[in-house]
Amino acid sequence: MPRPGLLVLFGSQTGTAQDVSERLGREARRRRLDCRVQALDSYSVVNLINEPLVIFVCATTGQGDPPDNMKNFWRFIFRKHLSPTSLCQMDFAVLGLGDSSYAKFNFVAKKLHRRLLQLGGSALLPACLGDDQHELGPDAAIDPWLQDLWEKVLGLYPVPPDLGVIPPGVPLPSRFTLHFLLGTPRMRSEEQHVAHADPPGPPSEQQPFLAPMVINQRVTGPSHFQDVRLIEFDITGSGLSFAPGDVVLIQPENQASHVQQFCRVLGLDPSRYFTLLPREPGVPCPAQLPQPCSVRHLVSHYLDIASVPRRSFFELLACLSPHELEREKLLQFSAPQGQEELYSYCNRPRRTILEVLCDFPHTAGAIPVDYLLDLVPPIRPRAFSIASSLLAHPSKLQILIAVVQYQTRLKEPRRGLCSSWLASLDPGRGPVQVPLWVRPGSLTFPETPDVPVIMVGPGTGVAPFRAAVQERVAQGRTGNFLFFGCRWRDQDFYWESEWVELERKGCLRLFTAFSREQERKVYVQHRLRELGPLVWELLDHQGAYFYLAGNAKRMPADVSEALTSIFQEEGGLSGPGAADYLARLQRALRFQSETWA
Ligand code: 2AM
Repeated sequence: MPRPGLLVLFGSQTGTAQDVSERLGREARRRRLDCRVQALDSYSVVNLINEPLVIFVCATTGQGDPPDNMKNFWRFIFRKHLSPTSLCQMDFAVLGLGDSSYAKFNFVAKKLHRRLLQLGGSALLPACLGDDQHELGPDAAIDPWLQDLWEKVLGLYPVPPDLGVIPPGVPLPSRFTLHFLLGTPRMRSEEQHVAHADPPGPPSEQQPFLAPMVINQRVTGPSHFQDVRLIEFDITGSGLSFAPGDVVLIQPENQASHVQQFCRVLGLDPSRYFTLLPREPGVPCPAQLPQPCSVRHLVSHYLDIASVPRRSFFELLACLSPHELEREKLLQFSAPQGQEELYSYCNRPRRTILEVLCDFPHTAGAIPVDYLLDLVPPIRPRAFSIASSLLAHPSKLQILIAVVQYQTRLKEPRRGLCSSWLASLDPGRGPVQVPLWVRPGSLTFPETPDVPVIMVGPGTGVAPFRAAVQERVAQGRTGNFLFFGCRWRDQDFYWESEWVELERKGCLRLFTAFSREQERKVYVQHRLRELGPLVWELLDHQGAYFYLAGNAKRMPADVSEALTSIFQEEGGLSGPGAADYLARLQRALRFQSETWA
């Protein structure tokens, strides 16, 4: 029997599922299997009927939801009219990625596995439940599962003996080749980037809008521990359209000094230009890269050299290393037994790809350029809640960002790539442009007039509610209740004067919790409890919607707890009755949350 092609379909939110899928693709190629790796929503699902062998790699996000790039597939696969034999040909396996600190741990993978069985697929093995909470990350579950998977697959479709498995130490061919040009092309990368500035459709990942930054202002007081910025973009003529609750995606770039250092360590000339060609026909080149492209553009805008490398990075690096000692260490980091050591070298201190390459200089200096795109993952866009209303301010898009910086045992502080880059841009010194586009967020506000909204947004969690309040006030809607919490009134009370003015005009009711202005901590949930009768009246009698946004640590659970105790005290419900009441609000989308780590 001819060996079939393997199809790996992934649903990925933060990129881990995609990374695991690409690993699967590499392992398949080592076993001489043709393998396609695709995001679920870019695959035409009706073709599944013709696929003999499919591995699904799916993350579960927030409240048990599928990632954005598999939402269409999810709707399709659960259609009622699909017959129980829809997938009769297919052998499948599901690899899940989740976080066991959430109630709906790996919900998407488990539900998909059951559904595929129902539709007539044959499971090669039980679903794999990767867990972010595991000390060694999801690999702890994935490694043994993959071993079983390959045993099953090769049992069905043995490797042709004349070819054999490509052993781990031998590199697979690179996916692309880079052809260097002599001299500088007439149109340089930077100019091509600008040539995209006026795209035909609405801005997207492929064609972002280059938004002029007009404000970059620190909004926390000088003695506050955190640097929080209000950033405003001018979006005149962009074709961007968004509603309160939507998010903006921003494509950041690497720090210039990091780009220089990377080029130095790898012996690359940043000013040279190349064209990129896929090694195998049908493999698309990354749409974000102009052709021809300069090395500087590739490293600044595309290669995520400031990210923490994954295990696959060490595997490939070991294959490419000509230096015996370095190679030995790299092999150790890529072996299953070396995972604990790799974790304490890389993940715990958040060591970056660039720093690792500096630690392995003989290897770094010998990396063939063709392997750059296999070795270093692409920079991912970052999502921020939009903090302004298009209706109230049609030419503006504002965000509120906390500049991420923290110390690990490494000397250099760790910095968030996107927030640090944005904070470093100074529109006062000359024009600054930032590539961006928008997508729906997880908060949606009621269309019906006169429905009150209760919004709970401590810290930067208030950002989406600033957009909602602006929009609702512009629409003449009342019934806006905002709970805001911060440390100090004079240090981190974002938009204080705006809120006060809106209260004065009778457009808003604001309740504040300044956590550090008295002996005992006062948080938003304490204010909610104090106002229990009002909260119950709004929710139970006036059909209010309840929103929660902010840092994901303890706050969401604390706020939910405050709500259920209000339901008990004011509504006379039992403990389970109150939990059920909250679940019903959630199902009716009258309790919505957007939280981030
Ligand atoms: P703290 O830093 O004084 O503990 C915005 O970050 C505000 O949220 C701060 O005032 C912070 O207080 C507060 N905060 C911290 N943990 C919280 C929790 N579990 N619930 C609600 N607010 C919290």
